[in-house]
Amino acid sequence: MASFYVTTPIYYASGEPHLGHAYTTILGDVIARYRRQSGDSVLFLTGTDEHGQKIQEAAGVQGMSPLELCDLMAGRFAAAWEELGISHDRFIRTTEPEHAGVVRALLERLRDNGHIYEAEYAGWYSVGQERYFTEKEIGPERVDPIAGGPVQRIREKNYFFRMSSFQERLIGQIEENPDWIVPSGRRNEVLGFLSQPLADLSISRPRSRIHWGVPIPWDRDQVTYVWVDALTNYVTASGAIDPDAPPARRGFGNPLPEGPPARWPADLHLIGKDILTTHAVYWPTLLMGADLPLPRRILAHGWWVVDDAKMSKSIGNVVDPLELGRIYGADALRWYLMSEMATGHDASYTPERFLVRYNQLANILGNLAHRAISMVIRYRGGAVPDAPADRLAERREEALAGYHRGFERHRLHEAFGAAMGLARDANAFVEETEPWKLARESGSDAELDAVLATLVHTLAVLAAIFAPVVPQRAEELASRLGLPRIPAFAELPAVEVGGLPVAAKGPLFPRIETD
Ligand code: ME8
Repeated sequence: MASFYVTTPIYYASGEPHLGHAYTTILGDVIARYRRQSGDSVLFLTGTDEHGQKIQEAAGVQGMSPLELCDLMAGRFAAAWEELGISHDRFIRTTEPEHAGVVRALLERLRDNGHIYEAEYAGWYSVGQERYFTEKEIGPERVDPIAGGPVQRIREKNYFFRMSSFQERLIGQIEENPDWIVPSGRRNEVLGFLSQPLADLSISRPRSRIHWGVPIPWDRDQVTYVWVDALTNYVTASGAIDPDAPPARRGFGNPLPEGPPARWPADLHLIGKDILTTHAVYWPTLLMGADLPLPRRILAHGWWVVDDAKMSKSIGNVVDPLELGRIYGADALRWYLMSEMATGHDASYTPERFLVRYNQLANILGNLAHRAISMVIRYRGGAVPDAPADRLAERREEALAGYHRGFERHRLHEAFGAAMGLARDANAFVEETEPWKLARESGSDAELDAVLATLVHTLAVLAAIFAPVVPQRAEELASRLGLPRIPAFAELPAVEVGGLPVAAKGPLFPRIETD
């Protein structure tokens, strides 16, 4: 059994979950479910980012302690993921004591390796992004280049990580591994960034200014820079580092020492393009400095925009995923997000497109299920005939190949396009074969049996390939077909449908009335 470790960003515990957060988390969930159905042992991680200036200030504004705010918001994120059918194996919070231990162990390792020094720093800081930006990046307007928020001039003593000394190694890593950062546009963006000399990274803040963080182990007057703290969550959750062990046995060094089965390195970090530099430059160089293996892939997706602007709390154009989920069902929202966004590109949220996507589910997949099940009941008393189901065999193979190719290439919209294409062709097959005529003709019994068995077999395949994206409805479909469970991908070619007891209920995707 192969092992697969996939992560989402950990979201700031300062704001409510919105459609953008839901997108990355659903993307992670769909990939995790796909891998489980492929037979892999999956670790799917999400969580909340709970330290730093942003949280400290947000808590102050709301008259709460930082931890009170984090407890509240971590609960909101966890509840949102429950509602949206997210199957994460672990929800990490960076305020967990175990995590602080791993952050300290990582910092000590970097220091022991000679990669840390102390210096006075002056620069432009964006609390919104929790990052310094250069004079050139903030431009004459002096705003953060990602969200256009304010920046502040800061001069203080910090500890620095010698990030600059890893520039050549990082460029080599990207050049030798064309699929390390996908899609390729994002890879080029990072290479472009690395064509300029790389600066060192400030990894601490004076406690007098920011108290809400992990203290630097050798200097209690400084706390760890929140991005160093946050990125380390991926290693904490992997179980690869034991902060309580003596230094030589903590788990640094490549290859990892014997011990409990650790999941590091991650197979896939999912992120939005707003946090590409932190994940594709800060994180890998920190790992190099600590002698830890690099993640196997970084997938940076685009933004959901509303009227051409990135969805954000400060602009006030945030779409609430939970409201959509409550009206149309979590599965409808999941389908919309996965089928509508070409992975890597921006997509525009509109209620009209949401409806178009919903109607695909209702009119193509739902309609096919309804027709096939009703006919098995009407013509064969509800038991699927034991007959060859091979009429659409080639079409099914072709769709499955397109589906798996879509996942391999991280183009999920193509994978689900292939899935919907199969449902569409199965509907066309009903039109062509006209089972209602076969039922009236004498001598067409065997032909009708084969048509019905073919339809049910195809629906079993559809239940399996739609399951990662619409898990609830796919379960329901499998149960209406009389299947004991959703088949694993490997079982699909040989699913036995003869004799299955089908059941009719209301529409799989009820029609939505709209004005
Ligand atoms: O950046 N469209 O947290 P965050 C698509 N805590 N995705 C979007 C989006 C949009 N409009 N808006 C947000 C942080 N996202 C850090 C991460 S990780 C070690 C620390 C998604 O709460 C997207 O995945 O600002 C983006 O990268 C993430 O939310 C940022 O969430």
